[in-house]
Amino acid sequence: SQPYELILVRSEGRVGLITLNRPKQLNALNDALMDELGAALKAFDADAGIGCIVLTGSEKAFAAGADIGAMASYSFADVYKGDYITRNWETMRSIRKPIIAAVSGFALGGGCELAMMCDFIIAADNAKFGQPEIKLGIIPGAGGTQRLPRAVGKSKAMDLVLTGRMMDASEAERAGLVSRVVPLDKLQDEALAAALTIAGYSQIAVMAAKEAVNKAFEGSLADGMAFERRLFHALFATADQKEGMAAFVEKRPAQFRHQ
Ligand code: CO8
Repeated sequence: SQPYELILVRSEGRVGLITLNRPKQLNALNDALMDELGAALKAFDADAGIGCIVLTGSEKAFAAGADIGAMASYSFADVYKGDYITRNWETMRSIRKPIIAAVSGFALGGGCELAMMCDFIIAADNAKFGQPEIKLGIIPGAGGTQRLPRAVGKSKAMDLVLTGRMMDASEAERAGLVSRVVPLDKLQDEALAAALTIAGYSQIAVMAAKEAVNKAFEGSLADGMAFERRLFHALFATADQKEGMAAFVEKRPAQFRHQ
């Protein structure tokens, strides 16, 4: 039996799969859903049998944003104190294993931000991305004004954030927001295959790679380069590095033991 009501959780091999499951509300993100998502992510992160996580929604919507009905009556004091909306969005940042967003349909507002908080986005050809908060008299609140410019550049980010228009999958791919676009009926298979590939590598190297790439977004180039160099050197202390390089030299598949 599932411990969750608003998400579905299962695993396949070393991959943990989380499906947002409020279909009637187009997966609008309320506090209860974000609590469940955080708990499921933490559980997979702590599970030695899991090497990579896939986060997905329905065909029609990855997530159409924060739950507008729930937010409508909040005051400044409610949201500033952090009892609502903001309290459970930071969990995602603490997850050290890679998270792939498999996006079909709408990824709007908080839904687009949630996808951008993942490590990369694979989009179905029906995906639509946008930050329509401006239409509601607010601005993005979970990193949209920060991650979107880093992903697509200032001009397109300003266009999207200020007009509230949506961008389709091919525009998102051209702009660099998504890593690949695949036919809708191939999305789940493609995301799972990518996740299984990642989960087959050394868990230590994978976590170090994620940490180092994230540094590129969070600090200066010089700090990022120094950080990358330290981690790069440190990986020579792992058994998986010895195995990975020996396997290449010996022309055989590597058997990583994640140590
Ligand atoms: N919140 C609540 N309910 C929603 C939301 C939402 N964001 N989006 C859709 N729904 C509901 C609709 O109300 C509707 O419910 P019902 O059937 O009971 O009337 C159902 O889902 C289906 O929606 P539609 O009938 O509207 O479906 P359409 O196919 O006609 O349209 C759209 C789909 C274009 C996606 C449309 O639903 C829409 O524009 N939705 C709102 C999108 C939006 O504005 N998102 C941004 C919300 S604000 C936000 O995300 C701020 C994030 C801040 C995060 C802060 C964290 C720290």
